[in-house]
Amino acid sequence: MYDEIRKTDPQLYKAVKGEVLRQQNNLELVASENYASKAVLEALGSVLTNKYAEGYPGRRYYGGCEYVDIAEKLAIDRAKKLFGAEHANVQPHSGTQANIAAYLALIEPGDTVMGLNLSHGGHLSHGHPLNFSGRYFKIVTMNVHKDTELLDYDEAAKVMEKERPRLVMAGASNYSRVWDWKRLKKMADAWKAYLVTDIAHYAGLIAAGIYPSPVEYADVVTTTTHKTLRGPRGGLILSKAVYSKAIDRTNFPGNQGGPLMHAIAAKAVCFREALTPAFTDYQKQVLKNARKLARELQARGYRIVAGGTDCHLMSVDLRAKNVTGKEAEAALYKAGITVNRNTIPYDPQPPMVASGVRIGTPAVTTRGMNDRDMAAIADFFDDAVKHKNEDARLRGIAEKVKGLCARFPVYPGFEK
Ligand code: DSN
Repeated sequence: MYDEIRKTDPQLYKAVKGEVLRQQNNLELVASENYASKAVLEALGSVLTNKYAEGYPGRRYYGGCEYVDIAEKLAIDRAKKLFGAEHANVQPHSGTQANIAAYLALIEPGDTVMGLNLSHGGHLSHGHPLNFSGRYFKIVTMNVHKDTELLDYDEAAKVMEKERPRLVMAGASNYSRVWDWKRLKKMADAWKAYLVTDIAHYAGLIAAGIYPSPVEYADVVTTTTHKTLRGPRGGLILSKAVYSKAIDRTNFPGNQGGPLMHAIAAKAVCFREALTPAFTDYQKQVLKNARKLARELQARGYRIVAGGTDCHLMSVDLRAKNVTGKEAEAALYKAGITVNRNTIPYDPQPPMVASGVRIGTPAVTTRGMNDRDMAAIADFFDDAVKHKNEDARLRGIAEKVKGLCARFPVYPGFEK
């Protein structure tokens, strides 16, 4: 695999090959990562990368777009069908680009936006001082309740009454429970605010019908396509028909230039895959695995934020083990397990240290692991955290992890 790169660019080949082996030999528990299918990778590596196609199907600023038009129309039609949406824009390069387009389609710089507190599970593009969101809009936050760690809708309603945001940005990067989209829509309507929902994390589960969909309620829905949806790295915007023109305009020419046609083709592949019964079965297993892993970790003395999970991810509070998120992330990686440190709600530690790690099951489930394997993963996790400073022990765990991973090949043949 990757023969041309090997011949022409040995330095880069080393990196690509290393990453192939890392993906095969490590347990990928980063909740936002997954393994795209070979068909998705093929589309990403296709000649569509050569084509400029500024504009939209049938309305391009370049000649020769008849084939990329087919790809983009397929992606649009499939996305609409998959989520039951009135309009889809498949061009955003990323989730953040999708969010920029959504904001600019609905409100003006200087307006107030309410988003989930970043340290309670929100996302940079939902309102951070260093991000465009915090620089161009006044941000007010929703928070989770200190005791339940569930979104505090009553407090959010009070914030809305006081601050009158013009847009509510719902959705999260690290919130394991169900969002009450209907309630948020009612709250937004009460103050004539727009409701945008960023479902980047939940998209695959929503497509499979095992997590509530906001499409009926939200004015605009944004997502990435590479997390639970298991497609290429990229973004997607869904909206009510009434916003279709505004969304298309703010994405291009408002926010982006030439679309990445190879990525759009790969999104078409991903949406087709997500429309199959096999994808629904996959998402059911993702959820089953996440719940099993949460229970297994709880049985080993770890606290799971909000008491468990309704989706693919969870936040593990490490304070009872006297370990920080930073320390755990490093030890786990030495043991062949990839996670990211994350603040827990009302975390006494700064984000670079954090008291927790966020973990998720999309990637391990794609490679075929099921609930029975979650107990083994919890054992490896616990062993690594308990012996975080013992490199020989961590290397021993990594060998066992590699053995488990060998039973579940990710891309057979790629390592050759
Ligand atoms: N960075 C992504 C995540 O890990 O959840 C969100 O964009």
